[in-house]
Amino acid sequence: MTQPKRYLITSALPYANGLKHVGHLAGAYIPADIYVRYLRAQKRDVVFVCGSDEHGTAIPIQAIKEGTTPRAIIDKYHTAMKQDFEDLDMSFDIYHRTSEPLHHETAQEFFTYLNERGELEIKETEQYYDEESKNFLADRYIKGICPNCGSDRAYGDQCENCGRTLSPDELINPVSTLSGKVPIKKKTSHWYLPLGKHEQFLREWILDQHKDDWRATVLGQCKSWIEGGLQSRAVTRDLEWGIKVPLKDAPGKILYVWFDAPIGYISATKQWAINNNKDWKPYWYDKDTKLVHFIGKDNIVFHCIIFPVMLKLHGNILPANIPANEFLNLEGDKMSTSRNWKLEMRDYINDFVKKENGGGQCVDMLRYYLTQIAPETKDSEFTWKGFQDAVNSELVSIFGNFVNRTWVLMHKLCRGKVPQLHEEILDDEDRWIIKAIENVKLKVENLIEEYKFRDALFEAIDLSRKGNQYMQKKEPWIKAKKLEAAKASPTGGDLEGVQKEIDNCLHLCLQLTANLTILINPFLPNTAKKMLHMMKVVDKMLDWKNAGKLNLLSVGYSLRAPELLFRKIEDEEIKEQMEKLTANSVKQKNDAKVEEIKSYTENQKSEIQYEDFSKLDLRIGTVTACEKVEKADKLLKLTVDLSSETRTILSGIALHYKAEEMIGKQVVVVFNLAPRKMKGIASQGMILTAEDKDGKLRLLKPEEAVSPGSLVS
Ligand code: B3M
Ligand code: ZN
Repeated sequence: MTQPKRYLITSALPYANGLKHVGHLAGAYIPADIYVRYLRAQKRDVVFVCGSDEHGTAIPIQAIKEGTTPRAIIDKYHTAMKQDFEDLDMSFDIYHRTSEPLHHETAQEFFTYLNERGELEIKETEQYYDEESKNFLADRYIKGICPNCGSDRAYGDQCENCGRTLSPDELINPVSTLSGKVPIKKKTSHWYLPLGKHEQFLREWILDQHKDDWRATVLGQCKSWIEGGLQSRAVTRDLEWGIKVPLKDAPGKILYVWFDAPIGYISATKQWAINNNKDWKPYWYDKDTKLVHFIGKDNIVFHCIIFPVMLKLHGNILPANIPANEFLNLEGDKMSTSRNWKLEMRDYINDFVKKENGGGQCVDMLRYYLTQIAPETKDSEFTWKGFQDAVNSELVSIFGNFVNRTWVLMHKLCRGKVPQLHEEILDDEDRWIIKAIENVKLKVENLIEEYKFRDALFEAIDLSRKGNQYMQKKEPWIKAKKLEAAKASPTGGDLEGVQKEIDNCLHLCLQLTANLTILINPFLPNTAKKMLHMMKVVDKMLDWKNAGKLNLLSVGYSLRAPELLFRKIEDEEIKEQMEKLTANSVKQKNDAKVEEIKSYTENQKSEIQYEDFSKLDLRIGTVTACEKVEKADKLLKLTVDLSSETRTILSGIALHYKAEEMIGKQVVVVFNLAPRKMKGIASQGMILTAEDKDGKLRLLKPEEAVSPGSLVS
């Protein structure tokens, strides 16, 4: 396979509206960082870009929550996220931000290019509008019930619970998140990207050309989008916070955040080029560039369908792969910011990395565990116990132990110098470990190139496992005892032969350690650095091409004393973290309860007398016919038999009951309510329902069927 000339690697741009958790880290950042460090060790031309996504409704909403301005929010969270990434050794070549003028210009140029070539269409549609706050309700400004999973945490762009991409029109019982009011519909015009026109291209490019090299989960999502019929997507919004549409006749219009955010990869590359006196263009225009986007699964459609269409229309290269990860759960539940069930990067940094015995080893310990459980093919789970086990029984007991033993024995039995290899006495066990050292490079390499980082890490660590097995078989410490005994005995023994065996064992173990350093460097860069220091060698040894070699440490070279590579995670620390997690979420639950009680009391009406109640004439009716009311999503038109008469009653239950299932049902009717006209139809009364706290409506009915017209009291 010919190598691409250069690589451009991107990690999803996190929204600057809050701190990010370790699920994000495992999804889009650590895998990209591993890949990039590997490519750099291969001496390939690679640029790794990321930055903060500072537009979209999430930002002004956070500003309202914190009682400040959107600008203050992005400044605060951009700085905090950048720091988190630095503290966890993400090796971006640039961490940019989409609020930069360079990005605004780049995104506007992109829009203008597409618009001037007639690739966008303008459409007038009716959209939800909040009369109180005077805002069109796009994306996070509108909330309702998810048509997919029934959760009430669904927004106009996506459901928080099931992750499904939504549009405001799909929401059941939509309300404005700005005022809490039920919105009206109002006409507005927007620019759309007609995805349908590009269906053929997408089919060929994704489903044919990439059917074998993209992840099955990614292909699956793409397939269902394409087969589900590609709708035109609005690329503009009626909002204040964002990048202005670069046209004179478009006041108040901005670019949709998902139009501008991926262009952020381009503007970040431009800024990197400016900073380093390089040319950015080949990275986005030359077919010899390999572009790879690292993202979480909720961003698949934007990176696999929408952005590629934009790139194609704009004359850019297309991504070679989008190795999206599934989700990482935490202790048996979905990670969630709103429910406070999460482990923020910052928390880990404070509780481990910044602690007295923390530092680089704690960064690597987290990188190790998150790679070992990476949700590459399906959702996976972070547990504190799992973290402790991975650290204590793998990093400490296998990897750390092997390196430490090798060093201690080399100092004790070989005077702190790399001993010679005596080829003439190599046995099968020696040859076995030599083969293992020689073979692992290709395995790890192939797995990394296929974005299988979990397996690649396993293979690398497995070399230390083999090292332990080898040492266990060779038992140089027993041989050393033999040597002591022989020295003490007046008849002597084969002193030379025994020392040679010890030398061979430690020589090979040391060469193995040097190999291990190269192999784990992309995954555990701090550990690799420490090992280089112990070996007294320079960074150059980390060149990937050195892996598999058996002469990385020269004979006679004296090495430093061993350093502790990893510390143990104590039970106490795990207990503390578990307590913290549950305490936080209990607090959150309590807050939710307070909210619920508040809404209950807020809805409380003033006291009435029996006379007031007795004014109501409530009767039982039986529904004999029912149909949906045209152009009204929520209304059903019921024909209700009340014995004395039959009435037409409109009821706002269409999102909760199908017309056909209403027939035959008994309902409680407010019989003496003045008729009201809705959608041109007079409703003669009203039927009673109960509203669940998630907004679901259920009919009230007599416990057993009664004759129509029965009085309710
Ligand atoms: N900010 C969504 C997210 O953080 C979005 C990614 C943009 S990547 C161009 O999940
Ligand atoms: Zn849902």
